Amino acid sequence: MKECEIFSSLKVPCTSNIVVRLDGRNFSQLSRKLEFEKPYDIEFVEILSEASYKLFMEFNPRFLYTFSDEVSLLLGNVPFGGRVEKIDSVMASFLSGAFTREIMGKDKYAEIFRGIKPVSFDSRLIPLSNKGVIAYFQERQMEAWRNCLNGYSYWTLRKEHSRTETMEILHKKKSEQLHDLLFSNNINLAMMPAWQRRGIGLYKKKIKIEGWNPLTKENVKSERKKITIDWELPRFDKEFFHEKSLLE
Ligand SMILES: Nc1nc2c(ncn2[C@@H]2O[C@H](COP(=O)(O)OP(=O)(O)O)[C@@H](O)[C@H]2O)c(=O)[nH]1
Ligand SMILES: [Mg+2]
Repeated sequence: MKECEIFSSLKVPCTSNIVVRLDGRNFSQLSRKLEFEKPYDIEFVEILSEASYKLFMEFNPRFLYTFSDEVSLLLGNVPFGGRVEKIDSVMASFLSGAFTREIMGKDKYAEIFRGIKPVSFDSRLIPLSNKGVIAYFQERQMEAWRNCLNGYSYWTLRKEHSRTETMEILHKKKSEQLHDLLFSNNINLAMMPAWQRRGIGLYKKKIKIEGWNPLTKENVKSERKKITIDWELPRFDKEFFHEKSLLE
């Protein structure tokens, strides 16, 4: 029957950068059931970033970017010989497992979480050129920003309107009008934390360490790479990717 496993040999192109994007399945429902704060729940965000950190440790990507319920990884060494089915399925299940472990560690969520359907993430692979990588992350970051504007606008309007009415109003309004609406409700998005507007990034940063060498009896300096969770991302541009050596 091996010959029926027709997708198992499908591989990513070896000449491209590979991005994996994972997205939580039915997380709107999950956020309702677990009563996450709206539009942003810092505990949920911490849970997903901790799970993303575990994914980073396991697969050592060049860069990981997360906002809302999605996680994108720019792979360095492509695992599993580039086999598409293997990368997609293992990454998605690893993240689901890590997320579940994190959330079950919080008393506040554990009991409700035990009583609902298990969480899952979908996964897709995107082969990109170097230019394409920058454009990809800029596009996801724009989505994070749109999400921020729509999220705050939605929950502001919902104070006075039904769900359907709110959707209709949102649909008709331009982004400038939404900013005005928020402003008249004393919400200035520019004052909101960077992670809400721009998402969260994980990458390795060089750190200098000093230590005492008891053999030579002198202080020694060395460099080590440490995974950093960046909650204060700038707007993505070419410089960001070069400065942090995120591209080949
Ligand atoms: N309340 C709340 N919900 C969130 C937060 N982050 C993500 N979500 C939910 O997750 C959803 C993610 O969007 P999408 O993937 O399109 O929806 P899905 O198909 O239901 O997973 C959002 O629509 C929100 O409902 C958060 O911080 N707080
Ligand atoms: Mg989702």
